[in-house]
Amino acid sequence: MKLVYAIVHDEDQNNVITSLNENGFSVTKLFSTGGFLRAGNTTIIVGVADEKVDEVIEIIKQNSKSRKKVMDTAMSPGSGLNGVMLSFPLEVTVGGATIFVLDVERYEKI
Ligand code: 2BA
Repeated sequence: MKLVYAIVHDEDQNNVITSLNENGFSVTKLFSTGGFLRAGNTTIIVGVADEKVDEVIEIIKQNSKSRKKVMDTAMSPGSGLNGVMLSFPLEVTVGGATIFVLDVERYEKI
């Protein structure tokens, strides 16, 4: 058995979860925050048989879009020119999805 951790954009989470459920996969949704942009995203956890992992990843892939985000990067006052605050936009591409697949040592439903 595997545990699939997928970090998806908040705007995609509804379609990803609906599609996983429609295809018979149970899902847990966690509200998470990206450490770089400090913006909300969604972490989806799916416990699944080894042979179903590719199907889960394909569903996530089909429902996750990549997006450009512009982050306003400000230099701290001390590091600016003569104490002047400098700010510049930094464009990053977020997603489709970041996926981790972990081995499950033991699974029990009580
Ligand atoms: P964030 O950490 O907010 O990162 C958002 C996007 O910013 C990333 O998109 C990437 O394009 C860019 N980025 C992240 N760290 C960067 C850095 N040090 N320098 C320059 N650009 C950087 P994605 O790679 O698609 O990641 C989307 C979200 O997935 C991340 O949000 C984070 O929450 C999660 N994630 C990505 N890689 C991860 C990893 N190796 N471990 C844990 N979480 C991860």
